[in-house]
Amino acid sequence: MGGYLENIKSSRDLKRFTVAQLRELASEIRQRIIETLAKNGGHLASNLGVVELTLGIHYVFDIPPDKLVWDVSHQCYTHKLLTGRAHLFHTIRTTGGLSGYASRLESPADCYGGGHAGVGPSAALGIAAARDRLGSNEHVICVIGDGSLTNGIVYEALNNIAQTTRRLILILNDNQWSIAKNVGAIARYLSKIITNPHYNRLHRDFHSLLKKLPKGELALMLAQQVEESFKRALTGATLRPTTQELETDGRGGTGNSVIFEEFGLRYLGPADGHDIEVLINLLEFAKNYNQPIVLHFVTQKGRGYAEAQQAPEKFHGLSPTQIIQASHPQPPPQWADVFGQALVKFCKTNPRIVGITAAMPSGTGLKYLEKELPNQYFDVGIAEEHAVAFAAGLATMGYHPVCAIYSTFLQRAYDCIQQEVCLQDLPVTFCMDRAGLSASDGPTHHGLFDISYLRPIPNVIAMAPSNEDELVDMLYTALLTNHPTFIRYPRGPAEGVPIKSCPQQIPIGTAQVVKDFQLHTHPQIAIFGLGNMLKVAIAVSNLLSRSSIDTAVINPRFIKPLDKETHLKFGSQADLLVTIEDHVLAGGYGSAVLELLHDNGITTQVLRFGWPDKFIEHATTDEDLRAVYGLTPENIATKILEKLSQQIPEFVQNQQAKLKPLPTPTNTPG
Ligand SMILES: Cc1ncc(C[n+]2csc(CCOP(=O)(O)OP(=O)(O)O)c2C)c(N)n1
Repeated sequence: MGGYLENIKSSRDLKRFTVAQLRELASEIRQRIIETLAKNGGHLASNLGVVELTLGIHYVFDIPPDKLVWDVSHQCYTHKLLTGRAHLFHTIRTTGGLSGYASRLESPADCYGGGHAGVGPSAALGIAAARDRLGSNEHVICVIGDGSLTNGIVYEALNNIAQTTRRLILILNDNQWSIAKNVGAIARYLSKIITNPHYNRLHRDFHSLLKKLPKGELALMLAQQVEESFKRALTGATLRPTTQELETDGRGGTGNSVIFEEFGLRYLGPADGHDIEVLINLLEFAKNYNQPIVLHFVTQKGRGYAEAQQAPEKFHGLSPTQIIQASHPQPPPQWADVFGQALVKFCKTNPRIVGITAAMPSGTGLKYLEKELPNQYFDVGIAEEHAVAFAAGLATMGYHPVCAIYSTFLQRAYDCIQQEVCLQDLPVTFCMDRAGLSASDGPTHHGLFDISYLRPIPNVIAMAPSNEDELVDMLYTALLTNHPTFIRYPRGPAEGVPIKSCPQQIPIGTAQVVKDFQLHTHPQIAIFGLGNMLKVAIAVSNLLSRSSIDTAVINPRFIKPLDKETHLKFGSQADLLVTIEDHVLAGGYGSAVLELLHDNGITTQVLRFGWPDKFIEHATTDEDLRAVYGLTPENIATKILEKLSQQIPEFVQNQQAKLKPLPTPTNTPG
């Protein structure tokens, strides 16, 4: 078995395969994915679930020119392996290697990039509408998971499809899981379709019929105009169900077809998404169908890897650091766990505090609340906008909701933050995990924009803790505050400092001077390190002290409101003010400091360190990216000396030697 992959460069190479060979290829692909992800991390369970589905698509279609859009695209590894990237697969999610998501920069087979859920159908519809207008003939296929089907935007697309095009194929990859178990009415509805005995009988008959049909037979039936009767034979009961059937399969007794048909799409399924013959036959049917169609395939998340099958949530996405940490005796706790456990504590003292997640109980740490206080916990599905407006409603009734949403995904809810929460000045706390880098995921997942998008909104209070103890203090402070409050903290392990048994309220808008000027000699440099960058600020200060430079180190704690007094004091006193943040420079914390100094007539030079005006690529580790972009203590110290050399050249000439050896930054942000 095996050895096929290296000879497959595109869909065309699959056409000569027999069904038996496709099955062997599926095993080879699974093996390759499991081996590679053991080293690199990645979305193991999701990818193992779609191996046959992807093979079927590539067998039936030609990609390119046919267009395949992956919703989220975390599950596109088999697609990568089949489209000329098998030889690079070992580099996936590593520095300079393949992306873990579809990327237009990577291959013409990736017609659309992605990373955020629910937009696949809209993008595919845009591609189909363009095709129709351009008069070309390619097929447009979109694969979307049942979890992503909980996104509101999907229904905005469904609302438009039938009126926009006659040819679009939506494939519903239904494994009954989002990252966690899929929740809500849509999940229940799909599950009823799958588990309903009535459908199951059809499902069985359908499969045996499909298996009996020779290749292409479905298309022939379609051409002979017998498709209607064929479909009725298969799904007749869905067209003429009894009231009881309607009630039991979740349609409530009022409709007369599956939800997609109400949107004007044809629906076929549910079918076994691991049965290659069934897949091929149904996909060929869809290929020849002249109306937008939904094919509903049932797949098993983690298929072929027993542990992942049993614990799909644990194996949804693995990071290499998780593997490394597992072997470390006592790693510091994850930021998300500290937050999640602290929230449980606060919720126990006040039943009006509730936690909200948009389908990410594990990643955000809300799993602790789910387990201990389920009545104070909401999982709303992958629906960030809804989560925020829902929180606003709760807040008007005297609740204090805590929305735990990654920085990058909260972008989806911008309008709701501004209009529903901030305009009404409601007490909602936002805990933004993954604020900063998400190295192995890359540009779709880095949380580098939240300060810029929150700063202009009135009533916002925004904080960044420098360690886990401060995170708990900030959460405590936020819960005692009657305004919209945002706390940003990074992915991964916290700093390893002890957490006080009683949290302390932090006065709003106060910074903490970690180290004041001590030598009282010039030059004096005030270094402000925001959040997790405080430790970098301390390291820079230590490096500069080797050159007898007097430094102060400040933990700003608040991004909004800024501690005016502290910033102005150091702004007037220091020869140079330095800001370091894990965020884009444009509109970030450093920009806020510049504005404050300027507005108060202080002309002290400010050197800002953060991420440049560019989408930051993926890499193996955060450290790799910091080295490339000059955000290491050594590079920052070098830049500071360069700046000083413009101001006081003779001083720096004498001192520079003491800093050696320092690497030269290869790509330093301005
Ligand atoms: C807007 C947005 N919110 C959250 C996520 C995080 N996320 C990535 S994959 C995923 C689950 C998707 O479930 P499903 O579409 O069923 O795919 P599966 O992994 O089960 O195949 C989630 C919540 C995201 N990518 N985008």
